[in-house]
Amino acid sequence: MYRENYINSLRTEMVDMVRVYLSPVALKYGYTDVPLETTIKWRPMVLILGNYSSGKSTLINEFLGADIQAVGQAPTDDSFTIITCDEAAVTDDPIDTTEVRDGKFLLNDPEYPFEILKKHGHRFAAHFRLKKVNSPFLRNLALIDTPGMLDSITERDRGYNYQDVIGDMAQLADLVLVLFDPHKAGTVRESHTSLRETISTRTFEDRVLFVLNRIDECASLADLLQVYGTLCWNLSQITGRKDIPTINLTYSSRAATAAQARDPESTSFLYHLQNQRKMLKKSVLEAPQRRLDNLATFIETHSERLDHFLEALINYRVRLRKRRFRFWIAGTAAGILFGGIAAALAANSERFKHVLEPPVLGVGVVVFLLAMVAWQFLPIRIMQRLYHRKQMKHIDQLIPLGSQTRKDSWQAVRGLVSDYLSRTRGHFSMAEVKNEYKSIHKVYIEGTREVRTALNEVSDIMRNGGEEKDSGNGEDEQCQTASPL
Ligand SMILES: Nc1nc2c(ncn2[C@@H]2O[C@H](COP(=O)(O)OP(=O)(O)O)[C@@H](O)[C@H]2O)c(=O)[nH]1
Ligand SMILES: [Mg+2]
Repeated sequence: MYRENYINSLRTEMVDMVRVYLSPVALKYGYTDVPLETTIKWRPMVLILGNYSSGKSTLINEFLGADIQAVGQAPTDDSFTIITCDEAAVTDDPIDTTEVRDGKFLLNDPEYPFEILKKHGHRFAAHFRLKKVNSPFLRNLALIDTPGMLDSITERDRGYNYQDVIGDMAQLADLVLVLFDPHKAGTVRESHTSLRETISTRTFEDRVLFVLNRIDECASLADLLQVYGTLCWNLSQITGRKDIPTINLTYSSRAATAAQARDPESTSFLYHLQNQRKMLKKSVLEAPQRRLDNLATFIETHSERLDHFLEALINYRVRLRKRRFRFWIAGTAAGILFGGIAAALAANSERFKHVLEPPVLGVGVVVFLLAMVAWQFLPIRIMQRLYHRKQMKHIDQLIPLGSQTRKDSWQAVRGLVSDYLSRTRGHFSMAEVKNEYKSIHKVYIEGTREVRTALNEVSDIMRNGGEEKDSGNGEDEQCQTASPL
């Protein structure tokens, strides 16, 4: 319980860090349209993807300990279902769905992080819902069941872009399970493409878990190896990598009884793979720790990008100021020269000698001042315009881009910098930008370091608490309260 509380309070602190420091700046400069914390404020989530009838809903029912989701060989369920804990669940009640909320409600409720899915339209909203279930499994996480991937012709009939929805959901999720079954071990390209586009390469391997499900349907060990080989080959074709990702080989013992009963001899290999289901369950239950990691990455990524954004604005103005200063010196020198020439001419002029007694210095000063005013109105303005044009043309030179990480995060904000400078033409409050930069830089340097230290502590607690009875398994507890968020 102690580590659960620790994890939850750490999560709250990290979300607060985003809400207080990063979001106001991000919103002000159009880095984001909704507050940054919108997608991370809710509980940890596990997204379950796969072909239809790859066993997604069966797996979920097994986790929950009750038949909550409809299962069947045909494409039974064409909805995205968020399955979360009913906080008001009565302890001794049998596990069941206690409440269902429809998509329209969910997409507009600020308690939930699904606002970003609104853009997928009414047809999607009609296929989106939330179920509250009093299962202890859901105490610290939510599951997302998805309609299976179908062939591309049927995709068009959905009325919303399935791939885009998957991409957005993957961004919300802390763990993505991609299920295959032995019959369709090769049809993953589309889902993989949208996952690749939305999950950064840095976190992809940690966040996506491939699962070969229904392995009881392989006629023998040789058959399983054949299927496994096909899947690996397909995955390496898609990922373009030679190393094979970890693939969890599993099956539902409840659904498998028929096959096993048919031929217990040839399916004896299943005996050696029984721990795989447990490992899968353990990975899912680790979603809250994964959330902490993902939050840390989230803070690092966005604070770094905002830091670069503000650094670029400051550099723009600092360089302009330097240039203006040099220009002023040149202007002053020119003014003095003109004033001096005027005074010299006045001193030598016969006419002046009579009319003004002795205004020579005055003439010099007047000419000097006139030269300075003229300088201010024309050459300096031209210089500023040229400077602006040059900076816009060489926008990548606004900040040093020594490392690849800097280059990557600069790429994410360079368009924003360019837009902002074009719009304001460099006229913004330097004091405000400097203050914002100070606080963002603090998060970027100190905040992220503190977060990583706290995460190491969590890892230590998890390691040392290995023997402690893991309440996360929660088989014998009803769900009580959700996280404080
Ligand atoms: N033999 C066997 N059948 C399974 C397994 N998992 C699911 N099924 C069956 O496959 C069918 C489709 O399962 P379902 O969970 O609805 O798949 P979904 O479309 O991915 O949600 C159902 O009839 C299940 O009983 C498994 O591991 N082994
Ligand atoms: Mg299903």
